[in-house]
Amino acid sequence: MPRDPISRRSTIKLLGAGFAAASTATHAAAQSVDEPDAPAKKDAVQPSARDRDRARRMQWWHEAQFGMFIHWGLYSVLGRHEWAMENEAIPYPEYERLADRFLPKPGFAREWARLAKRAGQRYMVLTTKHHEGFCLWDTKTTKYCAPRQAAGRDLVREYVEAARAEGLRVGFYYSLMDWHHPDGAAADKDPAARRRFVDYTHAQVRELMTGYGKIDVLWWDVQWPLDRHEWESDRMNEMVFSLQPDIVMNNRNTDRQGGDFATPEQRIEAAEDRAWESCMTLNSSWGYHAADDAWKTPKEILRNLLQCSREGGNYLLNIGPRPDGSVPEESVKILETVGAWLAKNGPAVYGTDLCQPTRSRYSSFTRKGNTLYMNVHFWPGDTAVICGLLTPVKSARLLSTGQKIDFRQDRMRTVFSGLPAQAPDFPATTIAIECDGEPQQDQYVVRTERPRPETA
Ligand code: H79
Repeated sequence: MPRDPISRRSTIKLLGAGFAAASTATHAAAQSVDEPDAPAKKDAVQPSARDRDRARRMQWWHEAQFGMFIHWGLYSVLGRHEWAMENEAIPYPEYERLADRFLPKPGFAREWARLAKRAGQRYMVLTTKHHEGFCLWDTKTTKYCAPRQAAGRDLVREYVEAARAEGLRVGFYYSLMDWHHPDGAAADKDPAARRRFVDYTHAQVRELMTGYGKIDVLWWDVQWPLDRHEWESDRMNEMVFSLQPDIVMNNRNTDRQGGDFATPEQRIEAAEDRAWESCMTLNSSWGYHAADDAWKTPKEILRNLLQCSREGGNYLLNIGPRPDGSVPEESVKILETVGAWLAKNGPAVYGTDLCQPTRSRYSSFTRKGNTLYMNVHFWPGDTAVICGLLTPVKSARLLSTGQKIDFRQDRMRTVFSGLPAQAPDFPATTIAIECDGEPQQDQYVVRTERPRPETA
């Protein structure tokens, strides 16, 4: 796919080599409750060979734009959010018995992968182990894993095979924080406990990186209670790269420094000098939460995706399957709606460039090269207007049908007219606007230069 030479994504790639050193304690200071992590040590991180190799490794990821996050584990049996074990202080023996009822149906992973494909998602990231400590893969390090409990199968293997069968990239989420491991809390103060816990963790990561072929994403989470030095994260990452030379990984095992991409959680916020991916839920829980009915609408989800696309980031959107692996119908419906839209309007999202125009209350803009996509999510009726579009417009059409659209343009207003009274498409109707140069909007020219009345 041809790419604009001055695109944001290209710029990020060029910056790749240097950003690790430039990234400082600012990132640590920006942590919120949503954004787990140990306090950062303020020593600088030296750019490594992996930093210099970043552009190559990240290319597919930038183009992918949209991924599926999957939170699935014993908490899915409870159906009261993935933090239920801590939030309800459930005793260990009681929690462990949930494994008896964690019984995935055959073919669950194929259903996820087909759903991701229909949704227009290009990669998947599964919780191989969440904070609860239960492992979904066949690990030699603990009996607390799906193959050695009632499930009796390596669920990670089924997931990997299903994702590949649909042509999707494969990602592993891995929580460093572990509520089940006997040393998982003591590791902070007790050097012997730390040694055991760090060795356990490195061994698990090695299994994940060796047993399942090529893995595309490693998504670390919550490094409490250790910092990057105590985790021996540099050594761990080198081990990962030596086994998976093409992998990309986030920055949550390195005090939010380094890593290939930043991970704003439950919010969209472009990182200054690095790639980023917003991860978000469809309701307000990551793990299955039967009573959580705070579903976002397909329109909210699409607007979020468009905002990520406009600002140069990826969107990792979560599902929380039930213990049998089935996906809540509300989630399926939202994903299918967004996917049907993407099937017709994909060029407005995939492989797009940073987009300067933003001002509209009924549209989200995206851009590729000299094409401005006006994604109208609140349909205004027979005319739609952009203020202060400085770049001359050459032509306009409905993206999904190719139908030509009439327009007139002056310095203040670009007016698209003769539009249908009702929105032709849902959750947005996209007008593809061919401009004579990279589209630029000046929001202030309207206020300062628009002719004013001669008398007050
Ligand atoms: O997996 C999903 C959430 O369960 C997880 N990240 C997403 C992707 C998440 N884990 N924690 N949080 C969100 C909130 C963060 C809490 C913490 Fe802490 C603050 C972890 C570290 C600092 C409280 C204090 C818990 C441990 C220490």
